[in-house]
Amino acid sequence: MSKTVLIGSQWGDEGKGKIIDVLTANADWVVRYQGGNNAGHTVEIGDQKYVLHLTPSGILREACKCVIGNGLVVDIYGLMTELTELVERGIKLEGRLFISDRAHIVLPYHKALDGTKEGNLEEGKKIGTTKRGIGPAYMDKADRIGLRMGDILESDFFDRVRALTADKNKIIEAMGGAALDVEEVIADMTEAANYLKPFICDTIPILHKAVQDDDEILFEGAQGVMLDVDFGTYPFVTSSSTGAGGAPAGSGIPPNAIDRCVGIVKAYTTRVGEGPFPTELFDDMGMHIAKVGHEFGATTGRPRRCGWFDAVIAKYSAMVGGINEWSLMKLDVLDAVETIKVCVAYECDGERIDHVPASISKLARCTPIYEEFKGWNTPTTECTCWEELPEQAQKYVEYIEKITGVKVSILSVGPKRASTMLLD
Ligand code: 2SA
Ligand code: MG
Repeated sequence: MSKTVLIGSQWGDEGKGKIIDVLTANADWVVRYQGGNNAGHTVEIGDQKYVLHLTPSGILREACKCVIGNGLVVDIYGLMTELTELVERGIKLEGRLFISDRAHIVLPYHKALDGTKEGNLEEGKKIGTTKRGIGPAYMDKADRIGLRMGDILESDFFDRVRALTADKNKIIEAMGGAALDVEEVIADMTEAANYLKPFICDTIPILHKAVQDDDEILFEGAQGVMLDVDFGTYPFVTSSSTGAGGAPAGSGIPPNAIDRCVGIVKAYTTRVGEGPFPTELFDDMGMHIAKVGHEFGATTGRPRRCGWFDAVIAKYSAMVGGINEWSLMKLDVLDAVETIKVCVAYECDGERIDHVPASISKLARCTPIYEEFKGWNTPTTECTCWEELPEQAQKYVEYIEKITGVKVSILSVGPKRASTMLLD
């Protein structure tokens, strides 16, 4: 049985929720290993739509067990709300959800700090965060002053929350933000902490047993490689390791247990939040893709920026992620596009480059070098196998395989489970 990591290979929102859901048909475990409720993984089953922020997408398959790993930062109130909603919709959690006692907690002051800091930054310097407190929570983790899920089980937990909130209030006020009402914080947290207590445990031995039993395990990445704190477009990134390397670090599974990495890419590119984006379209084509692709943030509802497929980025993601296969998403969004473009290299300061520069100002100066591709002008959403795809669509997929050097093993032409082809 395989141990597969699924990672977004652009700037997030590639459709991880959907692919995880398809692959969990045979999985025993789904593990989230980084990020928090900045993620928004959308799964559509029949006429039901689920948007999951912290809960692994495997929760929607009854036979699947789910782990919230040590690498996450957990907004406990957000998680309680999400789980309550799932239970109301008939999902059972008992014996299926395991939350690492080593995962860090996003406290209300982290959210306040995130929002206040973003608000204070001048245009051009803003990161465009989801304001979910992700950066400040990871800061405190690295600073060794974070609270972890396991601390909820200790008797002094609320004393620590009280003391830390009072400390952080001084910083929030100094930054011009509004101090939090400590007792309100405690009340909200008490409810959430009590709700989550039964799920908190040491997930490391549980996952090691799953490896020993040779269970099928899926690691559900959040955001995308270009938002990785090391490999992404720093500082316009999130604060965690979104790539495949994050999976062992954020779950306690040894790196050599992982045998497969599927990179998820859209047939075009999107980005939400600030930062350079070489193939971004500012014209009617960008609007067309946004409209047909329903490109709005699943967590914040923000409109996503849209552009052509960037093979430089895809190759880079494949390189740092050890990606063996692509899951190519939303091909149908290009159905009515006459001429499709693919960025094959950049021009920067008069030079042709085919790698992603570390320097953000250099990346901002990169202009894409495109190859043009004739569209297929035929609807593909009803296609159920490779043979049913229009010839030009097949050629586009083969072109992406050739230019990135990675085969497409999964192809998606619509949001439903049924609009997914497993290619060999
Ligand atoms: P943060 O909040 O500190 O992680 O923000 C830092 C940057 O990371 C980006 N980011 C994302 N980009 C795409 N999708 C994300 N998840 C949600 C979704 C986003 C939403 O699935 O649609 O609903 O807006 C996500 N989460 C973080 C963010 O835009 C910043 O650029
Ligand atoms: Mg998303």
